[in-house]
Amino acid sequence: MSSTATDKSTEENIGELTDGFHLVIDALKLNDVKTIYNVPGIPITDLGRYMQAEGLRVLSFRHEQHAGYAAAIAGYLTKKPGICMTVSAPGFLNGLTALAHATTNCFPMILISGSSEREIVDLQQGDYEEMDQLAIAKPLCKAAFRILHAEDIGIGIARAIRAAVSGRPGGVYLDLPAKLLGQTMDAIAGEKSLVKVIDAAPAQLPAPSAVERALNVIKGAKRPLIILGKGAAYAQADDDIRAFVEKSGIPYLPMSMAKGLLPDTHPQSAGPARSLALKEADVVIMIGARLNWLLSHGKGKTWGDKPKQFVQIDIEPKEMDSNVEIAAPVVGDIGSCVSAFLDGMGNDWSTPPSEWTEAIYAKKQSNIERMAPKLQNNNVPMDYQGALGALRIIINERPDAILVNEGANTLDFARSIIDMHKPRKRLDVGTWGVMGIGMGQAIAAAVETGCPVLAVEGDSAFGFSGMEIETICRYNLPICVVVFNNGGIYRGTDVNPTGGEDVAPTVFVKDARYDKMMEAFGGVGYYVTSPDDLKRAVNEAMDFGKPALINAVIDENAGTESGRIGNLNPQSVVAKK
Ligand code: ADP
Ligand code: TZD
Ligand code: MG
Repeated sequence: MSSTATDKSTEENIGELTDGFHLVIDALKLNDVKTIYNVPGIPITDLGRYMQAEGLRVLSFRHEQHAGYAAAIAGYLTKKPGICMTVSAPGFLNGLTALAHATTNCFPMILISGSSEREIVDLQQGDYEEMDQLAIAKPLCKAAFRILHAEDIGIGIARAIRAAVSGRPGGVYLDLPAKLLGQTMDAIAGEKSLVKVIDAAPAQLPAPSAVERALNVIKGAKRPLIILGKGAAYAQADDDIRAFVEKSGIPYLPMSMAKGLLPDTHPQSAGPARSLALKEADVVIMIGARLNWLLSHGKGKTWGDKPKQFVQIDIEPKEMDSNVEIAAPVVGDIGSCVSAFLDGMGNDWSTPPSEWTEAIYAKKQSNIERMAPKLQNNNVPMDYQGALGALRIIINERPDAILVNEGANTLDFARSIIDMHKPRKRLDVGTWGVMGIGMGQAIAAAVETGCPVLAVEGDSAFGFSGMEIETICRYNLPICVVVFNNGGIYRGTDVNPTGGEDVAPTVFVKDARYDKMMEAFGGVGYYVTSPDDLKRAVNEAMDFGKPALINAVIDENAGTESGRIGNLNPQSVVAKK
């Protein structure tokens, strides 16, 4: 098929030539790709150089996993596939973790990896970085493609883009063998071979009967509850979702990354009364959230023993009945489904019984009042409440800032303490609870939105991507990293029961100075021990708008095992030493 493109004998007869490198770039540009998150090396070093020369923004990371996490969250923030580019075998595998993460979280992303000679790989003759990357990627992503001929680059990239963003978004692998990049073809034929993807993620309208069924179930509810997930935040149907929540009068719970879709201070937010709301609700309306482990699979103690009916809006039909029976499945894109709900509700929709909404409100108020004094403490060393009470005020005053958050206690406390005020401002560990997303997400958030970023990181969590602060400094991004330094994973106090020389497996170097890492690359470092000083330092850093890292000393006794999910640890029958 590619004989005309590579056949030297015809080269004199054709006009100007193009090659695989430039066809890839032209295809990406034609489809409005602007940014590439990458780590250079054979065979894609020149591809990165040419991309930059052709006006794409090429951001190089220190490790592909973080370039990948950046691409994944860029996809979430923009509804366009984030692009990560890596070298073959080891670079590809480093990027693959992020591709699997993107797929698990329903974020559109494309991992483009260079690969070695097909003929040698398939005969397993030991090529440079030999690996059958396509086969390895396949089970970990939504779709995987390889392009072998220059004239297929246009269609290959179009397929990758459409596969990533249409239906349930996810990760797509695109394999580009080294040989492809050097292939030549006639420039005019090359240009004609490119494909601009039209309507990459077409609207998927729900069936009117499904909408009617759902509204009937909701109408019959005495104690309805809406759960908003990160799919709802991704959908960018913010106004309609808010209109639906407000018109329905139903209390809502935001999942972690859906916080801020409606402001956490909204009167209908049931966030601070989560347990009561889940236990007592009789009809639960899921919008872009799955009934996975984060919602105790829709059953068990969390949900109480009262009978419940579920209404679920999701673009993925297979999601329905994944864990419990769904009384009213509504399959379609969230924008179309919510707008159909609004139409179907008419003008005389009656809000839920006031006993229900008042019970939630009362519980919420009492929980908020109970927490308030704890958040104002100025203890040294800091506990999580004092430190996060300070950061809560910062985000209240800077609602446009994007909050990146990972760790165990650092994550769980921050999620409940820091109110979010705008959609897609909270980025975190997602469905897997993965550590290491921090710096990649912070970088992409700053690059894609231009907004300032506050990354609140456990000291362990930060360690997974800490070297990327050089990347942050290199591109001079407005990112303020706060490391909650409690000297370990969950706590810094565990001891080796044998009394041996090695410290316990969860413990790090005492009194580590993460702030000095930032200074090493030209950023600003702070060392703080009290909530007041923390607040002052973050405000100064964010006013300055340049790379900064604040080492915040947290009481090493303050945390609990695994934060709030200690119950997921298996228990040994043999007593602990
Ligand atoms: P959370 O972790 O916040 O509970 P999940 O990642 O479990 O959220 O669920 C997100 C859900 O949203 C997925 O089931 C996905 O299919 C769905 N989704 C993503 N985008 C859309 C969209 N545009 N329309 C409808 N559903 C969507
Ligand atoms: N590796 C990866 C990739 N993801 C994980 N979730 C873990 C390991 C296990 N893990 C957690 O679930 S939280 C955590 C680890 C290592 C770190 C918690 O320590 P921290 O936060 O310092 O980040 P706190 O504030 O000390 O609890
Ligand atoms: Mg820690």
